[in-house]
Amino acid sequence: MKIEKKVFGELNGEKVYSFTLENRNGMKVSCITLGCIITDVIVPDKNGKLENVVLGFDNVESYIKDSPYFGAVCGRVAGRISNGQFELDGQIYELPKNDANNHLHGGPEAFDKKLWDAQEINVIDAVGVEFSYVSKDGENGYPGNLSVRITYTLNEQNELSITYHATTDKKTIVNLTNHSYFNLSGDLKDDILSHKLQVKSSEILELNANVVPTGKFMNVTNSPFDFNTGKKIEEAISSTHEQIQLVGQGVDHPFLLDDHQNEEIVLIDEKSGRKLIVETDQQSVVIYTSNMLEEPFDIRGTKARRYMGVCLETQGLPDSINHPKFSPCILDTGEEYKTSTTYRFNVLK
Ligand code: G6D
Repeated sequence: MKIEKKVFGELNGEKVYSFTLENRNGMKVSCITLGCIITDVIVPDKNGKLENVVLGFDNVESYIKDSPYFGAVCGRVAGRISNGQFELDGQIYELPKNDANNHLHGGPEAFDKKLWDAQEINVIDAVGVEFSYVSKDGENGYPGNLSVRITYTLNEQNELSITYHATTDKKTIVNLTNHSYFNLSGDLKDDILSHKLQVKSSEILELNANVVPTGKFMNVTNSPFDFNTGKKIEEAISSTHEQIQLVGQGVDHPFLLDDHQNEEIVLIDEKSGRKLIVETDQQSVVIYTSNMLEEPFDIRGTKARRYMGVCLETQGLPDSINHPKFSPCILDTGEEYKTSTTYRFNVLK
């Protein structure tokens, strides 16, 4: 196992460092201290060819100017908080509205745009990085000084594990995720429409025109959101279902997971033979098929276009603080926010 630290670039006069984790199979995971961004995940295809399977950039400027959260940690609260406000113990908190009338992914200059401290991890069967950051009381409108630690580790079984940990000195809300865009074709040779997706989920959250939950749980049976037996992403996206059309002819929905630590999310690209298995202790996964990725920039030489990547953002239910029926994302003093997700890369037999 190897770990290599380099200077990736600079932000406001401060160095941004990259860490590249490598195992004996040749798998590499690179991440940077800006936003704990995962810039590269290099894995073999069925012929052993090593290629990148995540969307990303090779410089800080592109991440600041262009990135729709490529590889980044989102927080304090991932997803949208409707109307940019919530109530906690009778107090109303107003958050910056950085997505129409909503607050998205922690607001502007949120965790994805912060410089995190980093410590290398080197244990017997894994290497990794522990990122840490203290979000000050009132940052982006949230109460409490929130101390966050996020650890990425790579082992010899081609598993990238992410553990999220937070504590607070005042009751607050927190819901963290990683916003990597996966494309198993390798080096963006193709889009993700022919990728096969399987998700053990019988319900999604219905969204409204502002892409926030209505509060209704929608059974997926006989709908394009039924991925329980596995199907190509294009099969769902081509549907005329109003929820598919509502989010820009794609998927952008929270899926409630019916199973955990048991191959509950599987993504396959038959052409390359690559297979990604995601296992988590989180209640849900927001699946986003990059329907909005119609940006005037290149991604490592490939023009950005919709359906170039699929996000598997394991997390608590979005906007839960504004929906009493949802499990809350409240963290009180003396409590510990702790969750983990593993991304295991294989090739088809
Ligand atoms: C769009 O609605 C989607 C979000 O889910 C996604 O996280 C963002 O683009 C990058 O706003």
